[in-house]
Amino acid sequence: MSQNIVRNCNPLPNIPWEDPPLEGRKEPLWRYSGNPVIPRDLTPRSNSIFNSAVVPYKEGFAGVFRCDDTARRMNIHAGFSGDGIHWTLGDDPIVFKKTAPDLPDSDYKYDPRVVFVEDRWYIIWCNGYHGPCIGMGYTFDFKEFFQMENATMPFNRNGVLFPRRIGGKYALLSRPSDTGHTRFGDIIYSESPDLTYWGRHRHVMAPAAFEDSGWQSTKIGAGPAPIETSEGWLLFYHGVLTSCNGFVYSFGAALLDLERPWKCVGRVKPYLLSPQKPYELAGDVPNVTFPCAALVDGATGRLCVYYGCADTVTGIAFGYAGEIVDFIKTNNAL
Ligand code: BMA
Repeated sequence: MSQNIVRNCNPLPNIPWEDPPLEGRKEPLWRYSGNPVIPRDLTPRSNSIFNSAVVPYKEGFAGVFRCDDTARRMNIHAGFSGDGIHWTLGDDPIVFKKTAPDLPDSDYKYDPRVVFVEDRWYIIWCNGYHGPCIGMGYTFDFKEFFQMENATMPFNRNGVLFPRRIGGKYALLSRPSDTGHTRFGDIIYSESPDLTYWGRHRHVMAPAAFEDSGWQSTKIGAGPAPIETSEGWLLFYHGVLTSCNGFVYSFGAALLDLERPWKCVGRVKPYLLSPQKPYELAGDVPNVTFPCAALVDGATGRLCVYYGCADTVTGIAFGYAGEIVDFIKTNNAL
Protein backbone atom coordinates (compact mmCIF):
# COMPACT_ATOMS: atom_id res chain seq x y z
CA MET A 1 0.00 0.00 0.00
CA SER A 2 1.33 3.42 -0.92
CA GLN A 3 1.15 6.63 1.11
CA ASN A 4 -2.31 8.23 1.16
CA ILE A 5 -2.29 11.45 -0.86
CA VAL A 6 -6.09 12.00 -1.03
CA ARG A 7 -7.36 15.30 0.39
CA ASN A 8 -10.81 16.60 1.44
CA CYS A 9 -12.48 13.25 1.11
CA ASN A 10 -14.35 11.32 3.82
CA PRO A 11 -13.22 7.90 5.03
CA LEU A 12 -15.10 5.09 3.28
CA PRO A 13 -14.25 1.90 5.22
CA ASN A 14 -16.93 -0.07 3.33
CA ILE A 15 -15.53 0.78 -0.15
CA PRO A 16 -15.83 -2.31 -2.41
CA TRP A 17 -12.36 -3.86 -2.35
CA GLU A 18 -10.30 -6.85 -3.31
CA ASP A 19 -6.54 -6.99 -2.72
CA PRO A 20 -4.32 -6.80 -5.80
CA PRO A 21 -3.04 -9.98 -7.43
CA LEU A 22 0.29 -10.93 -5.91
CA GLU A 23 2.07 -11.25 -9.24
CA GLY A 24 1.91 -10.04 -12.80
CA ARG A 25 0.57 -6.56 -12.20
CA LYS A 26 1.82 -4.03 -14.78
CA GLU A 27 -0.74 -1.26 -14.23
CA PRO A 28 -1.79 0.24 -10.88
CA LEU A 29 -5.45 -0.80 -11.49
CA TRP A 30 -6.79 -4.32 -11.16
CA ARG A 31 -10.23 -5.68 -11.99
CA TYR A 32 -12.68 -7.19 -9.52
CA SER A 33 -12.70 -10.98 -9.90
CA GLY A 34 -16.53 -10.95 -9.89
CA ASN A 35 -16.89 -8.57 -12.87
CA PRO A 36 -19.22 -7.53 -14.32
CA VAL A 37 -21.10 -6.35 -11.23
CA ILE A 38 -24.21 -5.10 -13.05
CA PRO A 39 -25.74 -7.35 -15.71
CA ARG A 40 -27.44 -5.94 -18.77
CA ASP A 41 -30.94 -7.08 -17.76
CA LEU A 42 -31.12 -5.99 -14.12
CA THR A 43 -34.30 -3.99 -14.79
CA PRO A 44 -37.30 -5.52 -16.57
CA ARG A 45 -36.94 -3.49 -19.76
CA SER A 46 -33.19 -2.85 -19.93
CA ASN A 47 -31.14 -3.88 -22.94
CA SER A 48 -27.89 -2.73 -21.29
CA ILE A 49 -26.65 -0.96 -18.12
CA PHE A 50 -23.25 0.73 -18.36
CA ASN A 51 -21.40 4.10 -18.11
CA SER A 52 -22.94 4.76 -14.69
CA ALA A 53 -22.23 6.85 -11.59
CA VAL A 54 -22.01 5.59 -8.00
CA VAL A 55 -21.50 7.52 -4.73
CA PRO A 56 -21.45 6.76 -0.99
CA TYR A 57 -24.91 7.35 0.45
CA LYS A 58 -26.03 6.88 4.07
CA GLU A 59 -24.69 3.47 5.26
CA GLY A 60 -24.32 2.18 1.70
CA PHE A 61 -24.27 3.51 -1.85
CA ALA A 62 -26.55 5.20 -4.36
CA GLY A 63 -26.16 5.89 -8.03
CA VAL A 64 -27.50 7.03 -11.35
CA PHE A 65 -27.28 4.41 -14.08
CA ARG A 66 -27.42 4.54 -17.83
CA CYS A 67 -30.07 2.04 -18.89
CA ASP A 68 -30.81 1.69 -22.58
CA ASP A 69 -34.17 -0.07 -22.89
CA THR A 70 -35.23 -2.73 -25.35
CA ALA A 71 -36.51 -0.03 -27.69
CA ARG A 72 -32.86 1.21 -27.51
CA ARG A 73 -33.90 4.48 -25.87
CA MET A 74 -31.15 5.99 -23.68
CA ASN A 75 -32.16 7.11 -20.18
CA ILE A 76 -30.94 7.22 -16.57
CA HIS A 77 -32.31 5.32 -13.54
CA ALA A 78 -31.66 5.70 -9.79
CA GLY A 79 -30.31 2.76 -7.77
CA PHE A 80 -29.22 1.72 -4.28
CA SER A 81 -26.80 -0.82 -2.86
CA GLY A 82 -25.60 -1.95 0.57
CA ASP A 83 -22.15 -2.99 -0.60
CA GLY A 84 -21.55 -1.17 -3.92
CA ILE A 85 -21.60 -4.49 -5.79
CA HIS A 86 -25.17 -5.81 -5.55
CA TRP A 87 -27.61 -3.21 -6.86
CA THR A 88 -31.33 -2.55 -6.96
CA LEU A 89 -32.34 -0.17 -9.74
CA GLY A 90 -35.63 1.59 -10.34
CA ASP A 91 -37.65 -0.07 -13.11
CA ASP A 92 -38.35 3.30 -14.72
CA PRO A 93 -36.18 6.26 -15.70
CA ILE A 94 -35.77 9.17 -13.30
CA VAL A 95 -38.55 11.77 -13.68
CA PHE A 96 -36.98 15.17 -13.11
CA LYS A 97 -38.96 18.12 -11.75
CA LYS A 98 -38.10 21.26 -13.69
CA THR A 99 -36.56 24.10 -11.71
CA ALA A 100 -38.01 26.59 -14.25
CA PRO A 101 -41.33 26.25 -16.12
CA ASP A 102 -39.81 26.85 -19.55
CA LEU A 103 -36.94 24.39 -19.17
CA PRO A 104 -36.82 22.30 -22.37
CA ASP A 105 -37.56 18.56 -22.28
CA SER A 106 -34.79 16.02 -22.86
CA ASP A 107 -34.89 13.88 -25.99
CA TYR A 108 -32.62 11.37 -24.20
CA LYS A 109 -30.19 11.15 -21.30
CA TYR A 110 -26.96 9.14 -21.07
CA ASP A 111 -23.53 8.73 -19.45
CA PRO A 112 -24.35 10.31 -16.03
CA ARG A 113 -21.82 11.54 -13.48
CA VAL A 114 -22.76 12.30 -9.84
CA VAL A 115 -20.84 14.52 -7.42
CA PHE A 116 -21.60 16.04 -4.02
CA VAL A 117 -20.95 19.79 -3.95
CA GLU A 118 -21.70 21.85 -0.82
CA ASP A 119 -25.18 20.62 0.12
CA ARG A 120 -26.51 18.26 -2.56
CA TRP A 121 -25.75 15.66 -5.18
CA TYR A 122 -25.41 17.04 -8.69
CA ILE A 123 -26.10 14.83 -11.69
CA ILE A 124 -24.42 15.77 -14.96
CA TRP A 125 -25.26 13.84 -18.14
CA CYS A 126 -25.27 13.97 -21.89
CA ASN A 127 -28.66 15.49 -22.66
CA GLY A 128 -30.58 15.35 -25.93
CA TYR A 129 -31.55 18.90 -26.88
CA HIS A 130 -31.18 19.43 -30.63
CA GLY A 131 -28.28 17.03 -30.37
CA PRO A 132 -26.09 16.11 -27.40
CA CYS A 133 -25.26 18.78 -24.81
CA ILE A 134 -24.47 18.82 -21.08
CA GLY A 135 -27.57 18.45 -18.86
CA MET A 136 -27.53 19.11 -15.13
CA GLY A 137 -29.76 18.45 -12.15
CA TYR A 138 -29.61 17.69 -8.43
CA THR A 139 -31.06 15.54 -5.68
CA PHE A 140 -30.89 15.39 -1.91
CA ASP A 141 -32.12 11.81 -1.53
CA PHE A 142 -31.95 9.96 -4.90
CA LYS A 143 -35.75 9.83 -4.85
CA GLU A 144 -36.72 13.34 -5.93
CA PHE A 145 -34.68 14.87 -8.77
CA PHE A 146 -34.62 18.42 -10.12
CA GLN A 147 -33.48 19.41 -13.61
CA MET A 148 -31.53 22.65 -14.10
CA GLU A 149 -30.63 24.59 -17.23
CA ASN A 150 -28.29 22.83 -19.65
CA ALA A 151 -24.72 23.79 -18.85
CA THR A 152 -23.69 23.97 -22.51
CA MET A 153 -25.21 24.56 -25.89
CA PRO A 154 -25.13 21.58 -28.30
CA PHE A 155 -22.90 19.80 -29.16
CA ASN A 156 -21.04 18.60 -26.13
CA ARG A 157 -20.47 15.38 -24.13
CA ASN A 158 -18.65 14.17 -21.03
CA GLY A 159 -19.54 16.98 -18.63
CA VAL A 160 -17.88 16.53 -15.24
CA LEU A 161 -18.32 18.86 -12.25
CA PHE A 162 -15.50 19.34 -9.70
CA PRO A 163 -16.43 18.48 -6.09
CA ARG A 164 -15.72 22.00 -4.80
CA ARG A 165 -15.51 25.56 -6.04
CA ILE A 166 -12.14 26.67 -7.34
CA GLY A 167 -11.24 30.36 -6.99
CA GLY A 168 -14.80 30.90 -5.70
CA LYS A 169 -16.42 29.44 -8.87
CA TYR A 170 -18.03 26.13 -9.74
CA ALA A 171 -15.82 24.27 -12.20
CA LEU A 172 -16.74 21.98 -15.09
CA LEU A 173 -14.86 19.86 -17.60
CA SER A 174 -16.58 19.09 -20.90
CA ARG A 175 -15.81 17.83 -24.40
CA PRO A 176 -17.22 19.86 -27.33
CA SER A 177 -18.32 17.46 -30.07
CA ASP A 178 -20.65 17.03 -33.02
CA THR A 179 -23.95 15.27 -33.64
CA GLY A 180 -22.57 11.85 -34.47
CA HIS A 181 -19.83 9.47 -33.39
CA THR A 182 -17.42 12.36 -33.11
CA ARG A 183 -13.93 11.76 -34.50
CA PHE A 184 -12.25 14.47 -32.42
CA GLY A 185 -12.38 15.76 -28.89
CA ASP A 186 -10.42 17.84 -26.39
CA ILE A 187 -11.19 18.44 -22.69
CA ILE A 188 -12.19 22.02 -21.85
CA TYR A 189 -12.51 23.74 -18.44
CA SER A 190 -15.28 26.29 -17.72
CA GLU A 191 -16.33 28.12 -14.58
CA SER A 192 -19.56 29.55 -13.23
CA PRO A 193 -20.68 31.68 -10.27
CA ASP A 194 -24.13 30.03 -10.14
CA LEU A 195 -24.13 26.76 -12.16
CA THR A 196 -26.22 28.47 -14.86
CA TYR A 197 -23.87 30.87 -16.65
CA TRP A 198 -20.57 29.30 -17.72
CA GLY A 199 -17.49 31.09 -19.08
CA ARG A 200 -13.73 31.67 -18.86
CA HIS A 201 -13.27 28.56 -21.01
CA ARG A 202 -9.78 27.09 -20.92
CA HIS A 203 -8.23 24.28 -22.93
CA VAL A 204 -7.02 21.41 -20.70
CA MET A 205 -5.95 18.46 -22.86
CA ALA A 206 -5.91 17.36 -26.50
CA PRO A 207 -5.63 13.81 -27.86
CA ALA A 208 -2.06 12.53 -28.04
CA ALA A 209 -0.07 11.91 -31.21
CA PHE A 210 -0.79 8.45 -32.62
CA GLU A 211 2.92 7.58 -32.68
CA ASP A 212 3.32 8.57 -29.05
CA SER A 213 0.24 7.19 -27.25
CA GLY A 214 -2.14 5.59 -29.73
CA TRP A 215 -4.86 4.60 -27.23
CA GLN A 216 -5.71 8.31 -26.72
CA SER A 217 -5.01 9.61 -30.23
CA THR A 218 -8.55 10.12 -31.65
CA LYS A 219 -10.42 11.83 -28.79
CA ILE A 220 -10.42 12.03 -25.01
CA GLY A 221 -13.09 12.82 -22.40
CA ALA A 222 -13.21 13.30 -18.62
CA GLY A 223 -14.50 10.32 -16.63
CA PRO A 224 -15.31 10.42 -12.89
CA ALA A 225 -15.35 13.69 -10.93
CA PRO A 226 -11.73 14.75 -10.26
CA ILE A 227 -10.23 13.50 -6.97
CA GLU A 228 -8.32 16.02 -4.84
CA THR A 229 -4.80 14.92 -3.86
CA SER A 230 -1.72 16.64 -2.47
CA GLU A 231 -0.21 16.35 -5.99
CA GLY A 232 -3.13 17.89 -7.90
CA TRP A 233 -6.57 16.81 -9.15
CA LEU A 234 -6.45 13.16 -10.17
CA LEU A 235 -8.58 12.82 -13.30
CA PHE A 236 -9.46 9.49 -14.90
CA TYR A 237 -10.29 10.01 -18.56
CA HIS A 238 -11.15 7.83 -21.51
CA GLY A 239 -9.16 7.84 -24.71
CA VAL A 240 -10.06 6.50 -28.13
CA LEU A 241 -7.97 4.77 -30.77
CA THR A 242 -9.24 4.43 -34.34
CA SER A 243 -8.38 0.90 -35.43
CA CYS A 244 -9.04 -0.79 -38.79
CA ASN A 245 -12.14 -2.20 -37.07
CA GLY A 246 -13.49 0.98 -35.44
CA PHE A 247 -13.08 2.86 -32.16
CA VAL A 248 -11.34 1.30 -29.12
CA TYR A 249 -12.05 2.96 -25.73
CA SER A 250 -9.40 2.62 -23.00
CA PHE A 251 -8.77 4.80 -19.99
CA GLY A 252 -5.91 6.51 -18.24
CA ALA A 253 -5.32 9.26 -15.69
CA ALA A 254 -3.98 12.80 -15.55
CA LEU A 255 -3.00 15.28 -12.87
CA LEU A 256 -4.40 18.82 -13.03
CA ASP A 257 -3.09 21.80 -11.08
CA LEU A 258 -5.13 22.25 -7.88
CA GLU A 259 -5.85 25.97 -8.21
CA ARG A 260 -5.65 26.26 -12.00
CA PRO A 261 -7.05 22.92 -13.18
CA TRP A 262 -6.81 23.82 -16.87
CA LYS A 263 -3.07 23.28 -16.41
CA CYS A 264 -2.40 19.59 -16.95
CA VAL A 265 0.77 18.70 -15.02
CA GLY A 266 0.95 15.01 -15.97
CA ARG A 267 -0.84 12.35 -18.01
CA VAL A 268 -0.11 8.72 -18.69
CA LYS A 269 1.45 7.54 -21.92
CA PRO A 270 0.35 3.87 -21.51
CA TYR A 271 -3.30 3.22 -20.63
CA LEU A 272 -4.36 2.14 -17.13
CA LEU A 273 -7.04 -0.23 -18.41
CA SER A 274 -8.05 -1.30 -21.91
CA PRO A 275 -10.63 -3.73 -23.28
CA GLN A 276 -9.14 -7.19 -22.67
CA LYS A 277 -11.71 -9.32 -20.83
CA PRO A 278 -14.54 -11.05 -22.74
CA TYR A 279 -17.18 -8.68 -21.25
CA GLU A 280 -15.10 -5.67 -22.44
CA LEU A 281 -14.32 -7.09 -25.88
CA ALA A 282 -17.82 -8.25 -26.83
CA GLY A 283 -21.21 -6.60 -26.40
CA ASP A 284 -23.41 -4.07 -28.15
CA VAL A 285 -20.32 -1.98 -28.90
CA PRO A 286 -17.16 -4.11 -28.76
CA ASN A 287 -13.87 -2.89 -27.25
CA VAL A 288 -15.15 -0.25 -24.81
CA THR A 289 -14.02 0.48 -21.23
CA PHE A 290 -15.58 3.79 -20.17
CA PRO A 291 -15.18 5.11 -16.56
CA CYS A 292 -17.89 7.40 -15.11
CA ALA A 293 -17.40 7.14 -11.32
CA ALA A 294 -14.79 6.46 -8.64
CA LEU A 295 -15.41 5.78 -4.96
CA VAL A 296 -12.58 7.05 -2.75
CA ASP A 297 -11.63 6.08 0.80
CA GLY A 298 -10.20 9.33 2.19
CA ALA A 299 -8.53 7.42 5.04
CA THR A 300 -6.44 5.00 2.96
CA GLY A 301 -6.43 6.35 -0.62
CA ARG A 302 -8.17 3.21 -1.91
CA LEU A 303 -10.18 3.76 -5.11
CA CYS A 304 -12.94 1.76 -6.77
CA VAL A 305 -13.59 2.83 -10.38
CA TYR A 306 -16.92 2.00 -12.07
CA TYR A 307 -16.69 1.61 -15.82
CA GLY A 308 -19.00 0.62 -18.64
CA CYS A 309 -17.97 -2.54 -20.52
CA ALA A 310 -18.71 -2.86 -24.26
CA ASP A 311 -21.73 -0.54 -23.82
CA THR A 312 -23.51 -3.50 -22.23
CA VAL A 313 -22.63 -4.14 -18.55
CA THR A 314 -20.79 -2.41 -15.68
CA GLY A 315 -17.49 -3.47 -14.10
CA ILE A 316 -15.26 -2.21 -11.30
CA ALA A 317 -11.50 -1.93 -10.84
CA PHE A 318 -9.41 -1.06 -7.78
CA GLY A 319 -6.30 0.95 -7.12
CA TYR A 320 -4.48 3.28 -4.73
CA ALA A 321 -4.48 7.00 -5.55
CA GLY A 322 -0.78 7.22 -4.55
CA GLU A 323 0.26 4.40 -6.88
CA ILE A 324 -1.70 5.89 -9.77
CA VAL A 325 -0.09 9.31 -9.28
CA ASP A 326 3.36 7.65 -9.12
CA PHE A 327 2.51 5.85 -12.37
CA ILE A 328 1.54 9.15 -14.03
CA LYS A 329 4.85 10.70 -12.94
CA THR A 330 6.99 7.82 -14.15
CA ASN A 331 5.06 7.28 -17.41
CA ASN A 332 4.33 10.90 -18.23
CA ALA A 333 3.27 11.68 -21.82
CA LEU A 334 3.88 15.44 -21.43
C1 BMA B 1 -19.58 7.45 -26.91
C2 BMA B 1 -20.75 7.47 -25.97
C3 BMA B 1 -20.55 6.44 -24.89
C4 BMA B 1 -20.19 5.09 -25.44
C5 BMA B 1 -19.08 5.21 -26.46
C6 BMA B 1 -18.78 3.90 -27.15
O1 BMA B 1 -19.77 8.33 -27.98
O2 BMA B 1 -21.94 7.16 -26.67
O3 BMA B 1 -21.73 6.32 -24.17
O4 BMA B 1 -19.77 4.25 -24.40
O5 BMA B 1 -19.41 6.15 -27.43
O6 BMA B 1 -19.87 3.46 -27.89
